Amino acid sequence: MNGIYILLGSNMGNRLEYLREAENLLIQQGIQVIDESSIYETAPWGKENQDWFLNVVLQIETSKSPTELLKTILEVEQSLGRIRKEKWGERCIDIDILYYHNEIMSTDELNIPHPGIPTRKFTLIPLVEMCPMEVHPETNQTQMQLLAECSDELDCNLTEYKL
Ligand code: PH2
Ligand code: MG
Ligand code: MG
Repeated sequence: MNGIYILLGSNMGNRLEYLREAENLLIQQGIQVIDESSIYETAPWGKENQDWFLNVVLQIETSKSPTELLKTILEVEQSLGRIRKEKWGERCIDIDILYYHNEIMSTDELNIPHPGIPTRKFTLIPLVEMCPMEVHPETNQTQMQLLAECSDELDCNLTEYKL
């Protein structure tokens, strides 16, 4: 995997504005956005009785380490008023590090690559749009192969929204 990829998601309030604000705040923190996927409207994964999400993947560049990047992300989430309630529950903004080049790490606070990638179409579909042939550093599969083998059947619909 070449590049740093993050996933933004929102399923509360003005979802599109939350995604836009999150991107702006990340840029203000010195993170460069190199590429962005389309915005998808996606059925809630993991806990079904909640509103649909908007999801988008950004390719970014930064001199921050994974841990420093996580710290910045948590600050951005907090400044947008995220309150953590339950696992997989509704959230106004969630920002997850998907890939950090070929880095593999597993600590209490951070797992890279994100362990949910192979099982979530709302993550794989935008990744396939951006970097279909990039290889997952643990499974050695391309994003396309991961999507082809993914058994998630929840809807992930392309939208016309723009960040
Ligand atoms: N995030 C989750 C749990 N479920 N479902 C969708 N569709 N999109 C998400 O971003 C999402 C989710 C946990 O962070
Ligand atoms: Mg998440
Ligand atoms: Mg998260």
